[in-house]
Formats: sequence, C-alpha cells, structure tokens
Amino acid sequence: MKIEHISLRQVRMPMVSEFTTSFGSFLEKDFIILTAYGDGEAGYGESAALPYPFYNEETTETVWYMLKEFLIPSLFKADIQSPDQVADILAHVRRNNMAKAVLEGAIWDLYSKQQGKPLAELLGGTRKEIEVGVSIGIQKSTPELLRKVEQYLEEGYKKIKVKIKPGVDIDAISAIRKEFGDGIPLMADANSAYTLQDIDTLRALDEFNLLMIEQPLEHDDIIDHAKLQSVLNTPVCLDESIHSAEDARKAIELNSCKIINIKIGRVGGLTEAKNIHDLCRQHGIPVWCGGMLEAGVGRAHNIALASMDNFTIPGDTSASSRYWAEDLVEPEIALSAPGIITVPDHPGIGFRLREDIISKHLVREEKVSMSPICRG
Ligand code: OSB
Ligand code: MG
Repeated sequence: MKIEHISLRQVRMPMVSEFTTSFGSFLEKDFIILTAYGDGEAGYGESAALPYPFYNEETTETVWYMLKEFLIPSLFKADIQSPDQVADILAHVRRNNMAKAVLEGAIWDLYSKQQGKPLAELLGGTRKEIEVGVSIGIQKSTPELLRKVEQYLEEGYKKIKVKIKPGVDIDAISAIRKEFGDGIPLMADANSAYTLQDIDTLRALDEFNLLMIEQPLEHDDIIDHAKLQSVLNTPVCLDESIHSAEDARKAIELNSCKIINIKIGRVGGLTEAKNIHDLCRQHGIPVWCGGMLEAGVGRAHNIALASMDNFTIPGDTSASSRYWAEDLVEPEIALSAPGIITVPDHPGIGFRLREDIISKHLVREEKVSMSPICRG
C-alpha cells in the first residue's frame, strides 16, 4: 500500500471539567494527531498518552520522540501490503505501545479509506450500534458525585464507572447505591491504588453488587490479582496489567480476572487489540473498550473496535461533549439514542478532521518524510 508522507501535530485542548483519578488530575489534554497520506487519502491516528507517566510509562513527549526517531522510519523502510503487518514491523522496538498504536491506527484508517470500506468492517466488527458508559473522576464531595451520577444516568449511559482510591471508596459507592438503587450498572476503577493489605476494604465492596472492580492492585501485577479474585465475588477487570495477548493469556490462565478492558493505545494498536478480543472470546472472557480521555480521532477508533462481537460490556467511549467544548472531528461523536453510539458506515474511521479546530489548538507540527537512509 502507498504511504507518501506522514505529519505529526500536537494539539492541546482544555477539558470541560477537571478529571481526577487516584494518580492525578487533568484540566487539559495533549493529543498527537498523526496523518498518513497516500493515494489521495489521509489516515488519522491519535495518541492516548497522558502528559505524565503516571498511568503507564509513556508521555506525549516520548510518543513524539519514538514516532519521529524510530517508528515512522521503520515503517518507511518496510514495504507493507496491509495494516496487519504494521505491528510486526514495529515489534523490534520494545514497549512504547501508545506510540506504536498512533502510527498503526493511522495506517488502518488510510488502508480502509483506500479500500473504500469502514474501519469497523475491516476489523471484523458486526455491531451497527455500540452501548456506552461513562467514567466519573473522583469528586470533591459525595453530593457532587451523586449529582454527576444522576446527570449521566439521565443522559442514558449504560454503565456508570466511578474512580476510587483508599479513603474514597466504600462511602462513595454506598451513597450511590443508596440514592439510585441496586439496579444501576455500577463499577469502580482504582487505577492500582490498593495492595493486598487492603483486602478487607476490597472485600467490603462485594456487598454493593458491582459489575466489576477495575485494576485494584499494582499496575504490572497478575499474581496478587489472582489471589484477590479467589476471595472476591465481584469480578476483577484488568486494565493497566494487560499490554498484549500474551499478558491476557497469562492472566486468564492464572484466574487473575474475569473481564478485560481493552485500550488500543495500551496494547500497541488495533491488531493486538483484535488478538486480545479473539483470545478472550475463546476463553469466555467478556471485554469492553476503555478510554484515555480521547478526542474525536481516538473515539472513532474505539467505536470501530467496539463493533466486534465480544465487546459485550458497555465501554468508556462517551460522547465528545463529556470532555470537550468542541471536538477535532465532524460530526461530533454523539449518542444516537440513550447510551448508544451508531457505528459509522463511511470509509475509514468515518469522521472528518476539523482543520479549524486543530489550527486553533496547535502546539507544534512536523512533517516526517522518507529519509535517504530509510529509502536505502
Ligand atoms: O483507567 O480507565 C482508566 C482516564 C485516563 C487514564 C486512565 C483511565 C481513564 C478513564 C477515563 O477512566 C476513560 C475515558 O472516559 O476516556
Ligand atoms: Mg482503568
């Protein structure tokens, strides 16, 4: 397939409200938008990395650097026929999964556009609509938390996920159950804030009939999670600990979790995300699509992925307006019915880039062309 040149742009957008997790707060987000051009088409990828290495080891800067110095040059050197090959071509670079995923995502989009087919279809997605939930950050007070839950339930979101950390857990969850009852689809995400020493608190959460508890223990652990799952009724869902299909295989073998959250960036791209999806389906492990506070390009990729059939649990891909006053794509990503997003049927990711919004929030820009060394 033809890839003529690639551009990198960094944009920074303010968030409509602060988002707080157990590892930090966000008031704005930086995105690297990678555009791959070929045969008159443009394919887009968006970096999931945060500005600080507190969720995983990558940052906006490391993603830019890895793309420019290693990943884009490797791709230019290779002669690829289809996006399936990109992950293998980049595999000699250790980790840096979010950097790899930006490039691979743009190539998937470009290829789908060159084929005139929706990305979802090329990935093997069958759903025409996906069910979505919302992730609620740690709030300053319980009344504020309850107000947010109420607002998102009114908007029809199919899953309410709340961030927890030691000290902001049992009371918060208990208050939500008391106010909205046992029927609402509720889960908690700890972002690795607990250890096995907190087992009493984690077991106390069993009382609240949560859909799952996401990544309660260390970011790279699957052993302690297995110990925890063996004494917990609540399903454990892994996020941070799963970087590949191999990680997923080991976690399933050890019974470290009953559910897996798939994030395209965390696992190094759509091909590996698909591999994890397929492996989980074989083992009867349901998956859902996680989020990294994406703008429109990242959301569009998530929607395409979540159209695959083992994404049976509503994901974190909420509407653009949940985080952004105006998004980088048109049409904006919106709910087509309460808690539902329609999978687009246009070629590629199915959303156009808004160059005016990109220009307005542009931080820097660089064109990466094929260097003489790469051509040789
Ligand atoms: O753990 O899922 C997470 C945001 C940033 C980093 C990690 C996580 C999150 C979220 C938000 O929960 C999901 C979203 O709405 O994009
Ligand atoms: Mg998470």
